[in-house]
Amino acid sequence: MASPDYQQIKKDIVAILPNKDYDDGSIGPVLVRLAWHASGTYDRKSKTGGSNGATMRFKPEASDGANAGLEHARAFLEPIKKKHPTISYADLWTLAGATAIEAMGGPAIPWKSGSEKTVSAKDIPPNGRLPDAAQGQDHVRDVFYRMGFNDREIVALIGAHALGRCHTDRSGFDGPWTYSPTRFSNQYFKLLTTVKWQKKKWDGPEQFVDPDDEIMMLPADIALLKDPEFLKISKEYAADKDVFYKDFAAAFGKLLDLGVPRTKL
Ligand code: HIF
Repeated sequence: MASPDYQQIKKDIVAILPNKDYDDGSIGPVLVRLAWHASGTYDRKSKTGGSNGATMRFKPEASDGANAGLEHARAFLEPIKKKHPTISYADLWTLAGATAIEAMGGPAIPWKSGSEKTVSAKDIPPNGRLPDAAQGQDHVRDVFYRMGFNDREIVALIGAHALGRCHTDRSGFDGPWTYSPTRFSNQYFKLLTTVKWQKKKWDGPEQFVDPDDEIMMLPADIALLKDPEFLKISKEYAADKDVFYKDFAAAFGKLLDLGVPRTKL
C-alpha cells in the first residue's frame, strides 16, 4: 500500500476547519484539544501513554470524562482517514492538531510521522493522567513534569488557550479565554496579565471572568498569575509574540511526539 501523502492530508485537514455550524465557526480548536489529550497521558518514568496507537479510540480512555466532546473531533477526522487509509489514527490526530495551529495563524509545529497503527490493550493508559482544571500550580507542575516538561514549556503550552472555548455540557466550565477563539496569538497572555479577573457569579464550577463576563480563565489558568515563575514567563510572552511562538512550537511538537517509538540514534 502506498505511503500516506502527508502534504495532501494537511490540505484536506485545512479544508474542513471552517464549519459555520460548530462553535465559533471553526473545528480547529477542538482538533488541537484532541491532539493534546491523545498525547497528554504520557508518563516519562514508565514510558507509557502518549499519542502512539491513538488509544483514545478504546475504553477506558474513550470514556474518560476529561475527553468529553472529543468524540466530535474524532468524527470530523473520519472522512480524511477513509480517504487516506494508510495513515495511522495517531499520526492523523497529531498532524491535525499541528495543522490547525498553523492554519489559525500559529507557528509551524515540528511534526514527524511514525506512530504505530495500534497497541495492545495493556498499553491503553489509565484514566486520571490529564490535568484537572479546578486545581492550581502544584497540580499543573505534577502533570506536566510527569510528561517531561519544564516551567517554560508549561507556560508556553498553556498559551494554546488562546483558542476555543469551554462547554458546560463537556467540562462544566463556560466560555472562551480570548476575544478571537479561532485565531492563534499571544492574546491569552495579554489578557491573563492585564484583565481584573473576578469569580463568575453562577452555580457552575469556580471560574474567573472579566468585568463584562465575556471571557474567562480556569483556576488552572489563574495559577499562572499566582506562581512567581509562571507569572514572569507569562509577562514575557505577553510582551513578545515571537518568543512565545518559538517556544510554543517546540513544546507542542514535543507534546505530540510523546510515546511515539523513535529509534535513539
Ligand atoms: Fe485545555 N482545556 N487544558 N489545553 N484546551 C479546555 C479546552 C481546550 C486544561 C483544561 C481545559 C491545555 C492544557 C490544559 C485546549 C488546548 C490545551 C477545557 C474546556 C478545559 C476544562 C473543555 C470543554 O468544555 O470543551 C487544563 C487544566 C490544562 C493544563 C493547564 C494545553 C495547553 C493550553 C496543553 C493545550 O494545548 C483547547 C484548544 C481547548 C478548546 C477546545 C474547544 O472545544 O474549543
